Amino acid sequence: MPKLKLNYFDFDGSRGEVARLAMHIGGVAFEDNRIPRKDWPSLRDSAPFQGLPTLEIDGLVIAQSNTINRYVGKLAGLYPKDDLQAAQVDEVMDAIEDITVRIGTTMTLDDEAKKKARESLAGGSLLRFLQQIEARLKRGGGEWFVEKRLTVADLKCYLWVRWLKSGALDHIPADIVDKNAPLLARHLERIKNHPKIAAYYAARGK
Ligand SMILES: N[C@@H](CCC(=O)N[C@@H](CS)C(=O)NCC(=O)O)C(=O)O
Repeated sequence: MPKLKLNYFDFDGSRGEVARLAMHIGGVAFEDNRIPRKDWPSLRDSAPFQGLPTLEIDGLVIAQSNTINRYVGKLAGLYPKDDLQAAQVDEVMDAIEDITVRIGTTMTLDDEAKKKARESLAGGSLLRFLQQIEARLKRGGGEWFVEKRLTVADLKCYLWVRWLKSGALDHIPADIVDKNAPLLARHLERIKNHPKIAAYYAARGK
């Protein structure tokens, strides 16, 4: 097994958390390097694409969260071997990345512009992404995206839905998932109650 070091912010969510959960579930040993926000400005230019997470694999630095998710997913047994199943996992992860970027562009807007942009997302592309991702869960049987088992797509979706439902996004109704994608709301509970995930957050005091 290679020596792994995951570099991400000291925060239990978003892009770097998928790999943490996957490695924890799969029993893959890694160094969890949690970077305090205050240190980021001085470290930003040392990251290949000026963003986190990065994964050091025997010293080789790999960036891009979904690339990292696939790599650790394979080590953890949470990524399909079959190409068609793998493509469906990739599609879900890339779609979530896409809509996350769209939501991310609203973060720095002033409140009036943020309200307008987020209301437009909530009635437009966010709604569509929720419906399309729910349709993919349904296609997989309603509980898991593929292979009737947990993969990194489920972990990425869980963290995204948790964020949407948290109420942290002003002007995006916290019940948008419950109202428009009830299978995804149930999927969140399924992943949250996975014994290893529940134990992981309990140990972290979350
Ligand atoms: N496409 C990249 C985006 C990386 C990214 O923007 N990460 C955020 C944290 S989730 C970040 O580093 N933000 C700080 C910054 O951009 O300065 C990926 O998927 O890893």
